Amino acid sequence: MKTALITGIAGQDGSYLAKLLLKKNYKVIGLDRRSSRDDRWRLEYLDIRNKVTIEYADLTEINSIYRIFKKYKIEEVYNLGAQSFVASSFLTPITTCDVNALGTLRILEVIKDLDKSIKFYQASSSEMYGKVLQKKQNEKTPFNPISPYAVSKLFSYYITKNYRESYDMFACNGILFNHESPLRGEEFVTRKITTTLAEISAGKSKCLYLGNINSKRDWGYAGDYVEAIWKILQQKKPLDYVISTGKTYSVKEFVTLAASFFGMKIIWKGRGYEEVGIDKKSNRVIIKIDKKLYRPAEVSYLVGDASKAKRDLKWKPKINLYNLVKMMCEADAKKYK
Ligand code: NAP
Ligand code: G4F
Repeated sequence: MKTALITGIAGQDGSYLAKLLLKKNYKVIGLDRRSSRDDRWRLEYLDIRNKVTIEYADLTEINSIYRIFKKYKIEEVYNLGAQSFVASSFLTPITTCDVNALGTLRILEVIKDLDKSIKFYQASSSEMYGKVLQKKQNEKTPFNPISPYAVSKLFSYYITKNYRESYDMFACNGILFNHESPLRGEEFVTRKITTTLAEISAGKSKCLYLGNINSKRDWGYAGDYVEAIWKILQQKKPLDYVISTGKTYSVKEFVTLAASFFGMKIIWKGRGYEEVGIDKKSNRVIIKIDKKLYRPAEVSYLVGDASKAKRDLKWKPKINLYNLVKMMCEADAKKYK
């Protein structure tokens, strides 16, 4: 039985990955920070809360990380813990960098010090491509980050590569494009859309306020992406991989599709901040733009080329956008049935 440590185990990916590793007969240790809300609803949703061992620690505190590595014979580390919301990174850039950038370095230092044979996965992000310099982004595309979050993730990307090359460590980056699920945090746009439309449909809310609806993303399903994460650490050589679907859609297209699962047909009218979405059936405006939801700098277009993962990992996504949105809408609609 292998032992794996997952940082950020209570998050979307941490929970799905824990479920996958348990299925593969791993002993799963989860690094989680204490919260007054004891918020492990995702582990409960997947029915694995009592099957993983939770250790309280914090990525900002190296001693707490050491303690876990000394207590268990860890063989694989999946570093998923992060301040992961791009919009918040403009409000708390220093904390974001402490957790997302230095947090990674702290773990790498502990591994280097205690046991260099431990395999390390870093949750890198397509957000690092920022204002994109190539139409389709792959492992060779230059990075061009435009948020504190992206800059913090870029530090982690390079320090992971640096420790691999300098100390012969098995340290890899997965450069994952956006991936969603019913377990996605409600602050992210996809889940905000599906939860609010479910509320509107149940008469509990009147309007969905959004920022830049023309922004395009390559959205996949988190359940598919954790398979790729695991596969990256099972390769013979430590390498970096882009994980994506290769298709991109606008936020507006996502809203139109999601609305259709609630029996709504959206007619878009107006432009810029004045654009609205009208539900044809009720003839009511149910989508409005809120200027405050725009970011100081906006990544307006992302689409990944995961050919390397397809070739080496034999990985490809199973769930397309239609089925992903359907799954999320059905899960959120259940609350009101
Ligand atoms: P998530 O749901 O926000 O989960 C992140 C987890 O990290 C949360 O459980 C959070 O704990 C924990 N965390 C935050 N600060 C911490 C700290 N100081 N010490 C220890 N744990 C801390 O994010 P996700 O969607 O699962 O993403 C997983 C990772 O992949 C993140 O690193 C993210 O940046 C990266 N990524 C995500 C995507 C995506 O589309 N989902 C794409 C590319 C990369 P709390 O619950 O207490 O806040
Ligand atoms: O859902 P989002 O907040 O995700 P974003 O910024 O792409 O970041 C996510 O994906 C990254 C991978 O590329 C991860 F690294 C990161 O951790 C996170 O998981 O926003 C998606 C798009 C943006 O362009 C945003 O401006 O949707 C636009 N948007 C429009 N209205 C909105 C809203 N985003 C949010 N969160 N809320 C809105 O009301």
